[in-house]
Amino acid sequence: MKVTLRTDVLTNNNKAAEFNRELFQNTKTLVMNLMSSPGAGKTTLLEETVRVLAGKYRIAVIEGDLATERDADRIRAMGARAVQINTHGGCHLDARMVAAALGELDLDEIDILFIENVGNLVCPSGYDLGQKHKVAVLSVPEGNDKIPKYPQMFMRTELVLLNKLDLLPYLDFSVEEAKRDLAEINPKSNLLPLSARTQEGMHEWFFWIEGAYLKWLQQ
Ligand SMILES: Nc1nc2c(ncn2[C@@H]2O[C@H](COP(=O)(O)OP(=O)(O)OP(=O)(O)O)[C@@H](O)[C@H]2O)c(=O)[nH]1
Ligand SMILES: [Mg+2]
Repeated sequence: MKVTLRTDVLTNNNKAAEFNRELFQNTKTLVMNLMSSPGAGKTTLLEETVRVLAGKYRIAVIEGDLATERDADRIRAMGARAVQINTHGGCHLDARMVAAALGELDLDEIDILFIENVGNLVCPSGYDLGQKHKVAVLSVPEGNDKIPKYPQMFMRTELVLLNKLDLLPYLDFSVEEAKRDLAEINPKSNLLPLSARTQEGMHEWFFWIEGAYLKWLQQ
């Protein structure tokens, strides 16, 4: 019975995700779904992304949190359009929530839309939102065991941003070990070490976004 219920939920979600995907395709909006545990640095990365790329691309952000407008306010303070979704206890965004938030955005006026999922390393990974790319954020203080212990998240993402690299000297995190673990779980995924605080490695992330956008326009 439980299995049937989950299948129904996912079937309904997939229908809504297809609706979103068609809309993104028709309006040529590149959409990325950012996922991580709470506090890994998703909003900080997006603040920096808006600061650096907003002169070149029209960027908007959909923010997912259980409560408050705080993350959307942070993005708005950087000058980009942001819509906040509050899940009121829900541990992930689903495609219908995103579809509802899209009602507040004019996709014809947006080149790149980032969706910051609810901070959670488990639930968000199973829900298609209609995005083109899934990006995971892992941070140095979380430790090396997260990739092997939460494989579902990392086997479904094509890029892992390893944030808070500036804290490496104070912790026992091994970047090489993280790369090995990721290669084992998902050989197609890349690990990008960076720091939203010091900007180290951030140019690689911006380069990746620009490449993804070019490819998206050409397809
Ligand atoms: N040292 C360091 N701190 C960082 C870095 N990036 C973010 N932080 C800090 O980490 C904390 C959490 O950052 P957020 O960007 O709010 O994290 P988040 O993933 O959006 O959190 P949720 O939305 O709650 O899931 C804040 O205090 C940031 O200033 C970084 O590269 N280095
Ligand atoms: Mg956030």
